[in-house]
Amino acid sequence: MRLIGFLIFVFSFQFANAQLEINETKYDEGTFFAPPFNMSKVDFELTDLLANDGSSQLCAPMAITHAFEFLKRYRNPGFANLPRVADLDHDGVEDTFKDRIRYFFQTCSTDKNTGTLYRQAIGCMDAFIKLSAYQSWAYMIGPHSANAPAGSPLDAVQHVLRLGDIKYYVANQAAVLMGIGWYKFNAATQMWERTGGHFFNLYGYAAMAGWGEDQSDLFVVNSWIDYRSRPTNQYYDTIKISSTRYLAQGTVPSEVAYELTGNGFDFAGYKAFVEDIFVAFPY
Ligand SMILES: [Ca+2]
Repeated sequence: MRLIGFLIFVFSFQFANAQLEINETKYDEGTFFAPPFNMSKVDFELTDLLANDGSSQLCAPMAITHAFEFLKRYRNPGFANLPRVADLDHDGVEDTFKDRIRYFFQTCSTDKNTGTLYRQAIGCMDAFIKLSAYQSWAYMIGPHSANAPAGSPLDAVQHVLRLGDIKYYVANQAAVLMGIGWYKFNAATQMWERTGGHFFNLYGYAAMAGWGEDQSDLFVVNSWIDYRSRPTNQYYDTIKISSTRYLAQGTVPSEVAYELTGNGFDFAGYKAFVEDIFVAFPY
């Protein structure tokens, strides 16, 4: 596959470190790199960007801000030349988390009541890298991807997301966001129906050898979890991704193959189905 060839060129390939222990759990393979900073509840300080009901629909600007802070300051090698953001909230300090969330709210055309469209999220991630001294490699992988890297066929990126896709980009410590849909069960039709979505960051995965393509643990940073009372090295959640073929009831839409369970994703009556990942890498 030409896409994979290109990525091996771009990334210093480091797939599947053998043996890993995280929070006293031993795994056969994986990688972990959740950075030691948190932005918990910063979105609620941006009162003019909150929804009319007071909720935050800023998950995409939050996750994108988190991802670029990771790339800029915590990844090794990092990308220190990523742009600084102007003092958009006029508090006398430029390039704060609040300035950056406000910036991505604008450039991703986020709607304060309905959130951010997938194509706008990947578009503003790509545009941000292009403002820097770096080349941009920013694409969606999943059923809603509409653009492939030059020279690659669209189906290299536009397909039902596989666990292998997720592991590949996470293992290379790209900026990886995940987009999920919230699905509610319709008893009349026996279908799971989409009711909304969410964006968050992926900073690792870990698995046992026998889990194959069926399941993995994921290490995620989620804008609606408050990490502030935790130790510095615990600003993430460990959640589970597992194949939807184990679901007890209902028909799953053909464009999804995995569900998420764990802190931040367990809501009675709803399933979190994995849709696409958003991968951004300066080079
Ligand atoms: Ca500011």
